[in-house]
Amino acid sequence: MDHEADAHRTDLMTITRFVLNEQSKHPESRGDFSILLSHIVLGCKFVCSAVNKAGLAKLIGLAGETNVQCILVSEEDEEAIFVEPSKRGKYCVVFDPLDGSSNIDCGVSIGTIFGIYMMKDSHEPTLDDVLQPGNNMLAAGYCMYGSSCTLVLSTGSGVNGFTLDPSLGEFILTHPDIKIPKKGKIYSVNEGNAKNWDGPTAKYVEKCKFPKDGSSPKSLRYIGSMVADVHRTLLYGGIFMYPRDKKSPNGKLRVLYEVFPMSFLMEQAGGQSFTGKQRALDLVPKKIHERSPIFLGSYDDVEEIKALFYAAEEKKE
Ligand code: AFP
Repeated sequence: MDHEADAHRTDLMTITRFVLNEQSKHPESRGDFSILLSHIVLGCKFVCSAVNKAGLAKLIGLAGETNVQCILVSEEDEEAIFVEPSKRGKYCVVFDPLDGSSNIDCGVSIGTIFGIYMMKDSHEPTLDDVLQPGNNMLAAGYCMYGSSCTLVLSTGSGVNGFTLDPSLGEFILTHPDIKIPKKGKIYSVNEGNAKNWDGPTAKYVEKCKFPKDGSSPKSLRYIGSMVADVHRTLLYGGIFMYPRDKKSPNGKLRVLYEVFPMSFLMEQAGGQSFTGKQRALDLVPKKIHERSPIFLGSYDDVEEIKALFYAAEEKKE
């Protein structure tokens, strides 16, 4: 990014312009959705500038001030936050304000993950308005705080990546229409849990390391920060997995604000996302902090592990 030249350019596609362009495709829209997105973007800028300090609190505070949403579910709060009636709108926001936080002190990339639902209908909001299948999600994204601050967003018509230009204080479109490669050369999983894995997962990782079809072994890349691992997977291809194991029979990652947003983005980019039993977005969570195993990434790579799980299922029958 040539900051000098950019400073004089006026045709830059900022995320604000991008969202307003998207809004113009919906003449019926009142702009509430764009307001909500702009507040989430502002929140991410706060966190980006204050990741090690007050950023977290601001994100939650900000989210409560916009009169466009009614329920917030945050990884940081045990209970859902119901916005007071006078400030209530029609959207539900699920988010992990600082994913990968155990990596902060060693400077590894961390991120904010978010997903947006519409209330089921205009009644007194209840948890049912957020315990919706991932298919009902209207938009999802993440903001990665690393060597650069990158926000990846989908509002249901493709995936676009924006990089924060600190000199402008604006997110600029740098990765238009992201499409994940159909097949990748990387697998990403915490192999420290290998001894507790189920059969299909162990078999798949074995295939990645020792392919019998003459193809080259895949490389292992695992950061331990989902936003960073998924961002690499989206751009380079391959597969990211957090399988179930004997210690965590439902895996570790949370359905509403980790599995669903990342699965929504992956499918919008041409990849897929699987739980070991079903398409991840078909899940209907029963609790706001519910966990699920997850295998997401390049279409062909996820197809391979689906085949192993289905074969294991058939053997059981
Ligand atoms: P933290 O937010 O506690 O750092 O957890 C990060 C995370 O939720 C996700 O970002 C990683 O993919 C996953 O957990 C890493 O888990 P393991 O440390 O068990 O591999």
